[in-house]
Amino acid sequence: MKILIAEDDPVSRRLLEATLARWDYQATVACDGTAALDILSRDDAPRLALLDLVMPGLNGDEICRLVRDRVRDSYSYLVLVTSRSQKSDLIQGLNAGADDYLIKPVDPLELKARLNTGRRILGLQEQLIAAREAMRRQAMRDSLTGAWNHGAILDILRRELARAMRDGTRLSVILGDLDHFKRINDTFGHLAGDAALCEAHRRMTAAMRPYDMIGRYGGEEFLVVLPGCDGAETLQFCERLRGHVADTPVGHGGEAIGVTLSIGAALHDPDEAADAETLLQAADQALYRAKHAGRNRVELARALTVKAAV
Ligand code: GH3
Ligand code: MG
Ligand code: MG
Ligand code: MG
Repeated sequence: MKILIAEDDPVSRRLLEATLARWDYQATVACDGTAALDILSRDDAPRLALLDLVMPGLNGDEICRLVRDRVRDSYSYLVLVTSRSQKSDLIQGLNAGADDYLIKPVDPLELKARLNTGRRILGLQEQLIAAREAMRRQAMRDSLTGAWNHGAILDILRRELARAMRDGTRLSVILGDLDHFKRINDTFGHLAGDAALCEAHRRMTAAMRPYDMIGRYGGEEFLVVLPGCDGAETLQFCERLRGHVADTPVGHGGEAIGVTLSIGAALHDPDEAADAETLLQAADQALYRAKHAGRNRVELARALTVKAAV
């Protein structure tokens, strides 16, 4: 575990360094407060620090205050080290954000125990961050397929559209709806329907580039946000999506389930201002035409058809 020793007195510093090395700490040393703050400000800073209370440059309590003032994801566990005569200053140090303190001369067993407390707290904080990340992911992902959920893919669409308008680049909005899915559920059961839905999503993802994004827009309807493609490329991409889903039946419980996908696509033209709703509406109308023209096919929004044909 990495640790910072900030101590201006060379004898105390070396003593701490030698003691911590025996316990497998990788110590970085600072001889004054400014250097200590510098080290604690790095991205890969030690998260555990022993800070002498009185040092040139910055005192230990001042370092605590400056570290706590920064908004950071990872926590630093800060232990002030002080001589007995400075004990009254400790309250100031704890108020400034120190987690703990040690009195010089430092008793090695006490040092070890207090650092163990620090490690335990840092461990708990890591678990909290991991739990928060898992919840954030859960809040944005569809639990069945793992695709972005409705809210998240709409946020992505709005963000990508803003970027496309700023950069003058293209953006395609693609709605894909599985055909006669009710029939699949009715014939093979709801679990088989779930499996077909997951497999369709997996196949669509396999047809995408790393920076294309797919979300579950509704029950058996997916929204794909495709940056940087013109009409012809969008059409080609949609045909690839359609083919990936339809070409091979989905195997489930010994059954071969034929799944097909109807697609409607709309393209944001960099010369025109458009909002997400208008694009979605255009893609939805195209999807409606794909359904009515027999399903398992791709239709482009009318404006796009003209441009794609040019
Ligand atoms: P169309 O070709 O016109 O889209 O016909 P469809 O049957 O796919 O469309 P409809 O809107 O009539 O029915 C959609 C079906 O999708 C009904 C619904 O039960 C099913 N569905 C939606 N979400 C899920 C899901 O998470 N799992 C399963 N198994 N089925 C789902
Ligand atoms: Mg000192
Ligand atoms: Mg459907
Ligand atoms: Mg539908």
